[in-house]
Amino acid sequence: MPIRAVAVLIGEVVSGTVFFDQDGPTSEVKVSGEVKGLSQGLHGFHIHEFGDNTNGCTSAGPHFNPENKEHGGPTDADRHVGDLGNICAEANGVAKVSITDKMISLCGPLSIIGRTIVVHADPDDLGKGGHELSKTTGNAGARVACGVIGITKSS
Ligand SMILES: [Cu+2]
Ligand SMILES: [Zn+2]
Repeated sequence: MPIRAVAVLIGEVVSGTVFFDQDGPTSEVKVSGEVKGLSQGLHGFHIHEFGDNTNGCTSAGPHFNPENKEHGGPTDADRHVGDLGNICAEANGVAKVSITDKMISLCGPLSIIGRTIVVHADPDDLGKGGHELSKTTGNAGARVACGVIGITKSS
C-alpha cells in the first residue's frame, strides 16, 4: 500500500512544496518538488525532529536522530535519519528537489510524518567541514523555510 505525504514550506522569502512517496513500509522514499526564493547554490535540507512551528522553524528542534548518530551525508552509514544533504538552486532561485532515500520512512519508528522539513541558508558540509557544528548540523546556517510533513491522498 503506497503512502504519500506532503509539506508546504514557508519562510520570509523562501517557499516551496515537497512530496514524499513510498511504495511500501520497507521501500525507499522518493522526495520531489520545488523550492523557490533561494540564493543560487547549495542549501542544507533536513528532517528536523518536531512538527512544531510555534516559534517559526526554530521550534522544529534538532535533526531527526532516533538512532543517536553523528551528522553526515545521505549516503553515509553514520548519519542522522533526517540528513537529506543539499538541494541546489539555479540562478533563478529555484531548486528542483529529486532525492531517493533509503533511511527515512513514512511509517514505523523512522517515520518522518508529523516532523518538519527545513531548508537552510547555507550548504550542509555533510559532517566533513571541520567546523564545530559539522557533526551536529553540517554548519548549514539559518533556517530559511520549513513545513510540517503530513499524510496526503495516495495517487
Ligand atoms: Cu536542518
Ligand atoms: Zn544531521
